[in-house]
Amino acid sequence: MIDLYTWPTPNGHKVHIMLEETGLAYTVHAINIGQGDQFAPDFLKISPNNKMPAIIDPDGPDGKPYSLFESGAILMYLAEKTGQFMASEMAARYQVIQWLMFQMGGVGPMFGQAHHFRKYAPEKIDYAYDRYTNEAGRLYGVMDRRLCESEYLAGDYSIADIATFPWTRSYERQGQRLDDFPSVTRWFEAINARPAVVRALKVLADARKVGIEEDKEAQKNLFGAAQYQRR
Ligand SMILES: N[C@@H](CCC(=O)N[C@@H](CS)C(=O)NCC(=O)O)C(=O)O
Repeated sequence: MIDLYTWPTPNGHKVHIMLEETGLAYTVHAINIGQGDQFAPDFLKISPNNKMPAIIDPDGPDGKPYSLFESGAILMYLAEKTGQFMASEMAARYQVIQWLMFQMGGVGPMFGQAHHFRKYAPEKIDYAYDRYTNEAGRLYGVMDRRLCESEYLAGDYSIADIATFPWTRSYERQGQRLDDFPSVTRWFEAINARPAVVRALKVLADARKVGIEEDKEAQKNLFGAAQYQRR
């Protein structure tokens, strides 16, 4: 039974989807990042960057317990463990890794900054607002062109799609209209309808009571003094 440390955010949903898709058994441990659970010493032992998601697999390599943080690494690990959602042949495998890295290095950070400067920043900074809205739109364009020629990002449905899909659910927060990207829309609807995805999106669905924009404690923990006290 894999121990999953998570919260219902796009990065958490990646792992929820992977666990539901693969059928691995897991126990959910809520890490309420608005309340500061990510700074608990026991959590920092498995996730030193104070971010969820993280997992502990009691049946890791050589049958020993194994812990991991960083959602991309967790997806690769679970794909290798189960032999699912990652091609085995080298050329195809690196297509999956390439689009996974595109998500980890591009989509996640840029969409995250779009959320921040459009929704959470205490003042509207036009340059940052436009910069990350434009970057998000540019990245949707890259995905749309790719998905015009390929059913999924790396050919077959893979951990690259599992990593990217949760971030596209908040397109409005990123200042985008899905209608502007017809191939992304087709891809989004196909993934959104998968039974495992429907189940995954219910994980901790009722746990978050208010949005970060209305929650002063969450703002302090995520963007303020609490975030930087360990420097
Ligand atoms: N690159 C990391 C990012 C994880 C991440 O940003 N997690 C956020 C929520 S989506 C978090 O735990 N924030 C708490 C904090 O920064 O204190 C991953 O993909 O796992």
